[in-house]
Amino acid sequence: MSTLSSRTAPASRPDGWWRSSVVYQIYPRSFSDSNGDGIGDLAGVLSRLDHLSELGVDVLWLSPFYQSPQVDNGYDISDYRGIDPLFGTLEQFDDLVAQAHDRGMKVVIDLVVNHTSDQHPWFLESREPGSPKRDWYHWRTARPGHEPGNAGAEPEDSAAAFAPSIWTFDPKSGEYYLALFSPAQPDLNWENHEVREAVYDMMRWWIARGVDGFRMDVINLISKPEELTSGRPLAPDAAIHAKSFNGPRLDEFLQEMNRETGLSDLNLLTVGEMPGATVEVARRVTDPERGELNMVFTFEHVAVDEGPGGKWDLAPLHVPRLKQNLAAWQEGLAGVGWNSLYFANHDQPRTVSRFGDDSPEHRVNSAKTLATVLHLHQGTPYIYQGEEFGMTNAPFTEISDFADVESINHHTLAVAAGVPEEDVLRSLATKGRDNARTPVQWDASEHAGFTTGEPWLPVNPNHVEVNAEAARRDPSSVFAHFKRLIELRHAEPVVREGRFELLLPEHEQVWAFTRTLDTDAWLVVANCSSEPVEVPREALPSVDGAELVLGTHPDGDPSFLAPWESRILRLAR
Ligand code: TEU
Ligand code: CA
Repeated sequence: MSTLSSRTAPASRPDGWWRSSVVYQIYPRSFSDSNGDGIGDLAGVLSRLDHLSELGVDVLWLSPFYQSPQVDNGYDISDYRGIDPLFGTLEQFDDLVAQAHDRGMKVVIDLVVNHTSDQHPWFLESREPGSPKRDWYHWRTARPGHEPGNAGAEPEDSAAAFAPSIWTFDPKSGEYYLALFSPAQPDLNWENHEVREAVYDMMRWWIARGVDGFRMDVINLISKPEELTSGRPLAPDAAIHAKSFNGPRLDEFLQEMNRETGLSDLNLLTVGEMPGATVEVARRVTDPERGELNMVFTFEHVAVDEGPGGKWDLAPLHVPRLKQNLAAWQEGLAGVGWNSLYFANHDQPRTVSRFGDDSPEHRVNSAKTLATVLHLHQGTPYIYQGEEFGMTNAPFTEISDFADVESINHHTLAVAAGVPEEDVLRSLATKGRDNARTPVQWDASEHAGFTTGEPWLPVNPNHVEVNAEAARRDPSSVFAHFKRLIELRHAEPVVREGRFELLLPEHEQVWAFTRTLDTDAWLVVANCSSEPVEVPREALPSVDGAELVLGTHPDGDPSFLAPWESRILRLAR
């Protein structure tokens, strides 16, 4: 057990340290189970720290481990200062922070304060009409002329992310409360300064425990639209959900939070998850002069494979769309703000299945090549557990295979609306969040070394080939490639600071760009397809005398790239 002094000893956090860091995301439920109940836990994380130090990441971001009814796997919090017994104890958390710090890794935790659980004491109190916490959430009467609680009596027509309506009837008071995700996740009322102070107080408490920063869940939803906050009756078409993104007081709230908790003063890492944020919003929020956040998670590049119908409307990947979007963010934030770089997280399908080719022939090279293009952009890269050795989507085919509240809600609503079930299941298999949540495949043994019991979500049967142990042993593995990419970011100023320029923006297979810092010029050239491709050399800088810094294949013909071959080249001066 750690001593109090090692727990509270501050990690060293020099100015801007997060600009040269690589972050690794842990989704505790699916990472490693220490006690055989089939659910990953903090002791499981502790037991795998060697794997993470060997990979070389600088920061661990832990998805929620707080007390929670687990309707949305912990993104529904009922006690912000308690560890859910499923995951362990506060003492184990302190120990994890201390042991990570001992290994030179920092720890960032998830801050979920757009909403609480409906079981949080604040909400239980708020349900009492006339209670001092009534105003901590958003309450509204039924639509005029409708019987409260009857179908169609919701104050307005918006659908929730995981439910048919953002309005849930509470029989206790005969009113409706706002919940943009599931009814088990009521939205806090950030207009109320007591709410904000309670949040800041909780943040200071975790900072005092030694955490190095926060990943802020849907933080650009906290400032609700004027239609709602004014208290006036809502029109049925008020579209409160759509209007809740990047609301009028967002910057003010973020600045206040920063001031009140010392985020900038303490050099904490802050990354705001911001669905619906444009590059303009991100440029404002990440401008250090403004004292808001270090960086944001954009959603634009993870929407490139959707049709007009949104997430479940599957569209093939068009490589130019993806690379042009990343390039627009590189240019848009250059010299002002800062990018976060990610393809995967606990809400997204697996990178190699989505943007690569997860067939046995191409899995390794496509995982390496996608990592190469992402990690050679400017920003802070995020690796999602299992991505470092090329984990793939889950082979789910039946609705009973899926566990996620989002997938189950979508299935119910889409089938009821007449969408053929096979289409719904194809969308879920391609895009469902459970793809990211199957247990981490540690080795080839039964249940992949994740648990000695029955895993809460089945282990992917491909764990006999695709697993961390095999990857760590193999010098040509995806894991070895990620290690090299992380080393390059640490060692090479051009990777951190170099100017970015996209080349061949319209090319459908070749993803090419340069990074330049003073006299150091690097060229990244990648074949993002399962077909060989001729390199249009006339459109690229000369590679005569260039040094191959890192490639997926041995140095070959500069005019040709094999399927999923990529090269990082240092150009001759
Ligand atoms: O996600 C917010 C978000 O907008 C998504 O990525 C969401 O999962 C997507 O809209 C689904 O299509 C965050 C968390 O990352 C997610 O796990 C939570 O479920 C959600 O907030 C609510 O807390
Ligand atoms: Ca467990």
